[in-house]
Amino acid sequence: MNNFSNIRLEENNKEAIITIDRPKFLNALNQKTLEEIDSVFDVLSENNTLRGVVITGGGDKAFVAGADINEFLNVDRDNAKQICENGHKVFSKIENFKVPVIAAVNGYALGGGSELALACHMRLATKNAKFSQPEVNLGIIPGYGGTQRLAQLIGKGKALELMCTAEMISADEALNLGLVNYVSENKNDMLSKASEIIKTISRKAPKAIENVIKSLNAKYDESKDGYKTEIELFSECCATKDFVEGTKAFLEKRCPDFKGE
Ligand code: CO8
Repeated sequence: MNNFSNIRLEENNKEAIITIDRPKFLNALNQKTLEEIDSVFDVLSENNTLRGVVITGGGDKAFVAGADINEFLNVDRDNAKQICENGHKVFSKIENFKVPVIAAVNGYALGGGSELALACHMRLATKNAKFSQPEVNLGIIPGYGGTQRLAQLIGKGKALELMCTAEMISADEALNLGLVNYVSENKNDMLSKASEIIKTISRKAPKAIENVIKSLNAKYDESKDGYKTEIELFSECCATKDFVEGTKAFLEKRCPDFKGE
């Protein structure tokens, strides 16, 4: 039994749903919630049958309305660095997780909430979702990786516009910008869409999925050569039993039975 107070974890064999659950604060990320998100990914990394993770917000008003502004009163130049580094560590753990992590955005995804969604591998939204990087309204900049990941996803010009104007955009605008993959009518439809994506992924070879994530992330890691990383990870896949099974299944005109070996 996991002892979380600000998040909820539901696991069913192949899929896990993490709900950020502080609706009174529109699910704002205080330090305790960040710690719990960090721990829940450690818990999930032990689950070898897991094929996808969904992160969503409790209640119907917000995914996450940003970092918890109540804690800003205690932030100064000295501790800000450590707070940002900690946020970067947690979000990078999500970005590098072994199975796809899907942000299911219901309502507000603002500031650190938008940055949490950006750290996930895919983003789904409900029609009422709203995205913004409003940090400049508070005299700060995005501090949990947003300046980097927003530009990676939607390009430099539009990312700068959104971060400098703090404009709030709708789910449909986010879809047009490539910030979200799909927009659903309501939360149930969005969660069904997430499950459908995870079901599709769960029929593929787990090592291949893990290595697609690693190889793609290498593109954005200056310490790595993405092309070389791809060659290494491709070769690693070729050493798996699942590669033999996938090839045989194709030639025998049947569905592959991947075992994750
Ligand atoms: N932190 C703490 N409490 C919040 C937050 C937040 N980010 N957002 C909303 N709340 C609280 C409100 O204070 C309010 O509490 P109460 O009922 O006690 O008054 C409750 O949630 C409901 O909010 P509202 O009454 O304001 O609801 P509205 O529907 O009128 O407005 C909004 C909803 C538009 C979402 C509005 O609440 C809002 O603008 N919130 C702040 C959004 C924001 O600026 N977020 C970005 C924060 S900065 C950030 O995330 C930087 C990340 C990097 C951090 C690095 C750390 C050093």
